[in-house]
Amino acid sequence: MAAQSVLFCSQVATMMPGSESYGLGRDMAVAVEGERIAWVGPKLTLPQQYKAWPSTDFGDRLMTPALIDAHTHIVFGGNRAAEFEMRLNGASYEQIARAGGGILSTVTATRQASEAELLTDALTRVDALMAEGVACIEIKSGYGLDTETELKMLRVARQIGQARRVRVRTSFLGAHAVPPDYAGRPDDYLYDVCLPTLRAAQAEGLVDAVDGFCEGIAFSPDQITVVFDEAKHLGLPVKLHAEQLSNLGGAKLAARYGALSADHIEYLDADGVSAIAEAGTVAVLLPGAFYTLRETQAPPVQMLRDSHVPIALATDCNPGSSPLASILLTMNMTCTLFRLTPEEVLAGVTRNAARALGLRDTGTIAVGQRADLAVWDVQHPAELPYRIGFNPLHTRIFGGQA
Ligand code: DI6
Ligand code: FE
Repeated sequence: MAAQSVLFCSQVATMMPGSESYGLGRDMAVAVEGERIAWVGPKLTLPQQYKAWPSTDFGDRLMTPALIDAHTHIVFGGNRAAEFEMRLNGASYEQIARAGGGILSTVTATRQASEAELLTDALTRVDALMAEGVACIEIKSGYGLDTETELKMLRVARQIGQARRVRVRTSFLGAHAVPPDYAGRPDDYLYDVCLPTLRAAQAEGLVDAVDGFCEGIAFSPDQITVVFDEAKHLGLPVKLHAEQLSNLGGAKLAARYGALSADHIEYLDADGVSAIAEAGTVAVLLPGAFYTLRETQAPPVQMLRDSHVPIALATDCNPGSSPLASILLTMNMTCTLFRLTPEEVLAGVTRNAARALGLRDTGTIAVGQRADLAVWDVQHPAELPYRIGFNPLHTRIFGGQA
């Protein structure tokens, strides 16, 4: 497509809030100039100035904003198929973690892998997401737990944004687990390794946000506070893995720091919901981990709705609790497992996912937004989460380019 072009499409789900359901328009035109959307509206009302621009007619298809995966651990070494097998033979996720497996086995593999190996491996998963219309991916560190490897992971995350036409947002997750070399000394790990590494990563321009894992098998709210204070000091936004396996009040803590998002939140209670509602924190649901861990407690979806908390969803793509590299399956699971509506899940991988990343220029189809778009071989948006194992993507447009 040229630097200026007009895209015609019979159904366009703009996902603009407060409009018709899905912000749906029929027989629409979207004018794109450079990387941005210059005009959007019914084809019949296309202003004269755009009529001379080269055009592409996508015919009887559906256009949506390109999809956003707002929570991944997509850079990691090795895999955990053996642990999957152990769980099927009776061990629990927590037992495996406490026995030095789980996250720590991925730490060992990630420390051993070269940058090039990590990149090659991650790109196979990134390609799978892009093939389903994803144009923006959040990527966390957290499998290094030493300075060298945390920086290596974040550099690889940045390289992904160079190697592929995809936008990458990084989160520093040094507070993901206590490494074996600091077993029983979590505070020493935080002060000796985690905080200095965060400062080094920030100095190298590798960090867009700071995350933590607030859980019995990871870090307490007090320990997360130490990390969040440093983030605040560096001017970085925070987000948190909260209330995934138990309720430690992590979401409330995140809300106190004006967190972009509180993620997982199966065990979030009414107090936590009010706290994130007040803070404008996005609830990020991760059905891949819920499914893989055979969790039975679903996140408090109705309370979130009642409190008008924006809800996003993401793959949580990681080698342990969510070996999932499909945003479409994530959407389907969120409908079936958590009873979100198709409109809520589409908002959850577009508009609300953008918000969970602190991005204002993507996630809707509107004038001035980035022209990150997906054109699908379906007629209605509910068809996207409805089918399982079916990818109807026709064209992905990234920054105005097909
Ligand atoms: N919660 C999760 O679901 C992932 N990390 C986290 O904090 C699990 C990561 C793993 O098992 O490797
Ligand atoms: Fe996660």
